[in-house]
Parts: sequence; structure tokens; C-alpha cells
Amino acid sequence: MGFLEGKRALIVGVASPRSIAWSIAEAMYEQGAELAYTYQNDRLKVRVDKIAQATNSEIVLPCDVAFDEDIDRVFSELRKHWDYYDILVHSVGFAPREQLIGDYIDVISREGFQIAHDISSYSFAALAKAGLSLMEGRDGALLTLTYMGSIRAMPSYNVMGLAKASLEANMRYLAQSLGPKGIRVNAISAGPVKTLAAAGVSDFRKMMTHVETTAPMRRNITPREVGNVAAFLCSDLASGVTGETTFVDSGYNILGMAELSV
Ligand code: NAD
Ligand code: 0WE
Repeated sequence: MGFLEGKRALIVGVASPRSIAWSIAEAMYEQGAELAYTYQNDRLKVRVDKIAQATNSEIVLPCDVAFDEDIDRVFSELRKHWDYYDILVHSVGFAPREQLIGDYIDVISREGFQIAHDISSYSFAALAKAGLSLMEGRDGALLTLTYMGSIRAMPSYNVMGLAKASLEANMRYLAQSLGPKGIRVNAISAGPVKTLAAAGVSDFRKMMTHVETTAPMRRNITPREVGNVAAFLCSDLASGVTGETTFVDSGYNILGMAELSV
């Protein structure tokens, strides 16, 4: 029997079979969870439908997190299928493309800042809040995906680093707020994974090679390694863990001065 048997999870952030959210869904399905999905726009619906089918799910709902109405509608629709849910996976991040190209000081703008924080951080609290009544009385778990650019200054990640710092603080405040209701809230800080969100990033391959030659484990992580930790964190096996950011990054973040090559 899987360790998520009897749990129902809503997965937000599948866009392709490479999406980290997809690996999380697979891992959770393998452990016995029942799944529901959202998709951002019509272009992605067919893909998300296929992924839902593969995990025996018929619940696929539209949700652009930029809109309050979409967020509310997801849960009013979900209610028609489920009278409770246990797990929310938030695997959403976005900044306008030009924000991720070039030097921080050259590209930062009020609009870029606002969009990055709205879509990448605020949406986590908004979804948690809109779905709270469906989770109350269960030992629920919320999970979000972050990146090391929140705690270190990195080239090109720019305003996304600020938005991820906000997301991590958001996760801790949600943990404090929802802890008394028995709901745990955590984040996974993943190493680089080649997904749609990474596809547009120049030098992404160089970053992956850098991790491969530098990280303590001398390799990149697989999306499935993120999925497995996600399944664990959202299960009763992690019943004493909340407000934590768990790194799944081959150990890269622990380094100070990496190996000296000379
Ligand atoms: P992805 O492109 O597969 O997923 C990003 C998702 O965000 C997509 O499903 C997209 O539809 C969704 N999204 C964007 N704007 C949205 C909106 N307005 N409304 C609803 N959904 C919206 O890429 P991914 O790499 O799987 O990203 C998932 C999460 O993992 C992101 O938070 C990302 O920051 C984080 N992350 C990624 C990496 C990496 O290297 N790929 C590393 C660490 C953390
Ligand atoms: O969080 C991310 C991806 C974030 C992202 C990517 C895009 C590309 C397309 C947010 N918004 C957009 N907007 C677009 O229009 N990652 C952790 C992956 C990532 O992105 C980087 C990275 C890494 C790693 C960008 C620059 C430097 C490193």
C-alpha cells in the first residue's frame, strides 16, 4: 500500500510531460493518491488531459492564477467532484521574459516586479485561501517549488530571485497560519531541470554542466527525485515537518568555495 493512499491532491502547474509538477503527480499517483489538475490556458488543455488520463484522473480544470475568478472557480468546480482535498501542489512561476535577460539593474522594472511577485508568490496564498474550506478538518499539506536564486544572487534569474524569496516567506507565514488547523506548508528548492520554463533561458545548458562538475554529487537531479520528496513531504511520513525549504539539488547549495581547479 502506498503512503498517500486515501489522499486527494490538486496539482497546479503541469504544462508538459517535462514539468516538475508532472513528476510530482506521477510520484504521488504511485503512492496511491487520487489526483486533479489545473491548466493555465486552452493551449495547454490537451496536454494536461493526457497527463490526467495517465494517472487515472478525470478532473482537469482551467485556472490562470492572474485572475481571482479563475482561482475561485477551480474550487467551486472541484467541489462538484470532491467534498474534501488533502494536498495542494503549487508549481507555478513566471516573470516577463525580458526580466530574465541581462543584468538585474538594467532590466528591473515596476511592472516586471509586480507580475513576477503576483504570479510566482501571491498565487500560492490565493490558492491556499480559496481552497481552505475544502481542506479544513483534514491533515492537509501544501507544497510549492522554489529555486536557490531566492537566497543567492545569480546571473539572469533577476527579479525571479526576489519573487522566490517572497514565495519562501509566504510559505512560512502560511505554515504559521494554518498549523493550528493541522495543515502543513513546505517548499522544495530544486536544482536546474530542463522544462518549458527553463527552455527560454540562455546559458541554461552551461548552468547544468556547471552543476554536473561542481555539486557534491557531481550530477544534476532528475525531476522524479523532486517528485519523490514532494510525495514524502505531503504524506503523513512528514507529519512533523512544516515551514521548511528542502533542497533537492545534488547538494549544490551547501558549497561555499567550490573545488579549486588549480
Ligand atoms: P513548467 O513550464 O513546466 O511549469 C511552469 C508552470 O507555471 C506551467 O505549468 C505554467 O502553465 C504555469 N504558469 C505560469 N503562469 C501561470 C499563470 N498565470 N496561471 C497559471 N499557471 C501559470 O516549468 P517547471 O520548471 O516545471 O516550473 C515549475 C516550478 O518549479 C516553478 O515555480 C519554477 O520556478 C520551479 N523551479 C524550476 C526549476 C527548473 O530548473 N526548471 C528549478 C527550481 C524551481
Ligand atoms: O524558476 C525558474 C524559471 C522561471 C521562469 C522562466 C521563464 C522563461 C519564459 C519565469 N518566467 C519565465 N518567463 C518566460 O517568458 N527556474 C528555476 C528555471 C531557471 O530560470 C532561470 C534560471 C533557472 C535555473 C533564469 C535565469 C537563470 C537561471
